[in-house]
Amino acid sequence: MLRQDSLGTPKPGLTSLADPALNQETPPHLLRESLTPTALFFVRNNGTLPDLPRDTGLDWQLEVTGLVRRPLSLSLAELRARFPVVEVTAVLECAGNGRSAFAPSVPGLAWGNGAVGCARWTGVRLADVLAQAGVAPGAVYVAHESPDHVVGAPGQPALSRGLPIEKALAPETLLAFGMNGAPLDPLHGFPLRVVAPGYPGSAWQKWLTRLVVRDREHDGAKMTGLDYRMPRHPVRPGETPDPAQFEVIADMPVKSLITEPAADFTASGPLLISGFAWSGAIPLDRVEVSTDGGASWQPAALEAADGPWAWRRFTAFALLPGPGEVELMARATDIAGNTQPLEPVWNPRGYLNNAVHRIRGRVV
Ligand SMILES: Nc1nc2c(c(=O)[nH]1)N[C@H]1C(S)=C(S)[C@@H](COP(=O)(O)O)O[C@H]1N2
Ligand SMILES: [Mo]
Repeated sequence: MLRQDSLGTPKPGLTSLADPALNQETPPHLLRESLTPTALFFVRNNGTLPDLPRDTGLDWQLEVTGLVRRPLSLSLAELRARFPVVEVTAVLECAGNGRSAFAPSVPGLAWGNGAVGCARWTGVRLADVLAQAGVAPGAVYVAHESPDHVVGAPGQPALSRGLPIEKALAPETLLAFGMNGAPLDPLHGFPLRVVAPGYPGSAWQKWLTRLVVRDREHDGAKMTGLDYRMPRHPVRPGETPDPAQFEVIADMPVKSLITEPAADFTASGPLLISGFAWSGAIPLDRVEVSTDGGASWQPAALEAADGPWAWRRFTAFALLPGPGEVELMARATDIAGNTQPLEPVWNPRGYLNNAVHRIRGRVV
């Protein structure tokens, strides 16, 4: 085992957040590729980086236990040999992405807009592994465990989240060992992580060592109270929230990000506005852009998706008002008619900010 102690090496070019653990986001103008290069992919660690194998990681052990007929203990080599290896291109977004825009401000990491990326993930279906273990009647949830811990508190797991059994058994949900055609990077969960397309990043457990099938929702680190939960009904700032009125975040909402031009651009003529749009379970319908503060919107062209869980590039050629300051906006809508709000919808922990992305610049 390689003693990494502990926090991991920051990636150059990303923006580091103030936190005891390593957390970095990608400036939106660097997210220009359909597959986010691993070197530019945001990092979200709730604690330390665990001790990791120095080699291929094929000896890494995964235990499958709890409400199963045949508890399993499999090495990564056995996982790869026993189950079909599949790939999925999927967006990974932190539920707290965009938190810094909430007013009044909320506790939690103050992400800008860059806690998101899209990669091609390689692994085996979690459903295939669970079928081999034989899920017993009464199973409703699968809990994830990993060896990372709270910085400075070795006995305290950093994060132990999970998935409702339906999502664990869904064909897109993987136990992944590859990212963008290479073995997982240590910062992204090498040797083994959960890939739960459409679900918040917190459900994508890294450095996975154990799955526990349960007869109730999981209660691990960051699964209880208000963690990764949204209120069923709006909660006003200052109100005392009642945790019983909150539920665990499942499918992520429709969203888009302008990657070009970059913030503080200067333009003189018609401008190409482009970026990516994505949604959780409900497919995208359209993207529009505005150059006049949302008074009028024009349709953007949407490229085909690399499967249902990938983001899609949008492009629009816009005439700019001017000269002077201008604000560009992009707004995505899914096929159920859910659309991005103009302003963030406040909630006590600052999750799921899918307000339209705005880029300011100058027309000369
Ligand atoms: N073991 C472990 N898995 C984890 C986390 C963690 O702190 N520990 N953070 C989660 C959160 S909150 C997010 S958003 C994603 C981020 O994945 P990335 O760092 O590969 O971008 O990992 C998830 N998996
Ligand atoms: Mo997250």
